[in-house]
Amino acid sequence: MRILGPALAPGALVFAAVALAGPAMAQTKWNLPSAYPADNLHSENLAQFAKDVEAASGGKLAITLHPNASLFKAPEIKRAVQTGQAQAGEVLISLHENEDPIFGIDVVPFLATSFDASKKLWAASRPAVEKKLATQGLKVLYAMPWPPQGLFSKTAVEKIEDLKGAKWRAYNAGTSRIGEAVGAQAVTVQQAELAQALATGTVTALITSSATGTDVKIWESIPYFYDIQAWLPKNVVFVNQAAFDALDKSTQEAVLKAAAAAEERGWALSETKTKAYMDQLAAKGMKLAPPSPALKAGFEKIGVTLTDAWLAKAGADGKAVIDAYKK
Ligand code: PCA
Repeated sequence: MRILGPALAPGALVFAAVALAGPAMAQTKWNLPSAYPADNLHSENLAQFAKDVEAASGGKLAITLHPNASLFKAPEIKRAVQTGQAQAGEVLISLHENEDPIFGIDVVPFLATSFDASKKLWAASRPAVEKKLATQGLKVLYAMPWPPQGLFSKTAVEKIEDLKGAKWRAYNAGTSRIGEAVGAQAVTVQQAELAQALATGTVTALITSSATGTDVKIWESIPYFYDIQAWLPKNVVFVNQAAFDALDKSTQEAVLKAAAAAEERGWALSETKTKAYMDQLAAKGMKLAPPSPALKAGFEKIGVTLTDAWLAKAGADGKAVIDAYKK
């Protein structure tokens, strides 16, 4: 009568132990909104980051990506993470230059125009960017650059004056100011709405990267690209500090390790992909050219004015970062 009892007991215990292990190893889930399409270079790097975190944390932390501004529009992501509506996010940091000039240091025209220079600028500015974001309850995970910024135009541009009256697409305060400086009509359009704006003709000229040009199939409406290499803006991935603090120590370490790897990988990815994007623009029949000496001189002149304006706003703190960068 009692034979089955003891025979079943060990199995039952194992079952109970497994059932307990489930809730004990509860999985934390983070939502991570971003603003660029799933096959964009930043999104590709983010996807690898999320995978690495899940693997390194032994499945304890799962990050769900929400690319293409599907959860929050580009300018809303930062606030969403600050307020805990999302645990982490990716933003074009210069979108928030109005909160602190340090967020716009990477879009000061012609300050850092190559990947190497931009990396140096990030190293010099990172402590100040981290400090400011920390006051907002955000912890920086990593930063990744966009390819160098060039000029796309519906019509040929030989000199700055040729941009007068153009319908100028801006993506942040800096690109708006450039639009105004060249005498164009500036309108801010985030990338998620850019393809539409190009198709309907509300945009005829813009400064952005070959990557964004490719993302929005810019060749369908814009034939000219001038490789002015004016600056390399960055996306920064951050996490709500309280969400980070709620992780156990080993999971925190897994996140930081994956973030460091994502930063390394991201800079290399952007650099290698730049050539592929340029080749793609050419293959689609676009006319790619370096800027004429007159156009280059014109943009450099505007660059000097904007650099002075940035320095005036950023004060001693900003100057200290620029000095550190130039050392
Ligand atoms: N692409 C983004 C920002 C910088 C870039 O290269 C955009 O055009 O919105």
